[in-house]
Amino acid sequence: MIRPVLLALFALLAVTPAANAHRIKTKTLQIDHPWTGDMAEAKPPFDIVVQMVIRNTGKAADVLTGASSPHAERIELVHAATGSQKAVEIKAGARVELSTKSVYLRVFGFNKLIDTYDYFPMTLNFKRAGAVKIEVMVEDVAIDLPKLIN
Ligand SMILES: [Cu+2]
Repeated sequence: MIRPVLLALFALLAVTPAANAHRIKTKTLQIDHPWTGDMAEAKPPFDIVVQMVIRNTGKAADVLTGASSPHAERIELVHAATGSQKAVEIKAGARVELSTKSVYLRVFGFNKLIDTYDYFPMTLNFKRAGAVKIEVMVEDVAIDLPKLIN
């Protein structure tokens, strides 16, 4: 009886997006599944958006002040409604979703085609936690690049 149940469980895990999820942990931060869309049609250099969930597991608020990547000309925090912004605060115990529906990372001048399901390096800069190295996954979904508000 046990075996069919286990097989069914594994089959379920295989199709769950969470199977792709990766997590980066520091003493005070937990960063879940930083990802970007498929690059198949792009010709470098191009712009991409990066989305993720950041949890502050520490006892003090922290602030994401920016990011960089060896493959990017520059990276900005952009709010879908108000445009470029300097920082994102993550209160102690809070969970902030960086997404194209609110604030996300806009990567300008990305200079390398990364295969779907592969990763590329990025560094997030926090006021308290400092520089945090992450790997951004390229998902097999297309993201429409949000229009920039200036
Ligand atoms: Cu992931």
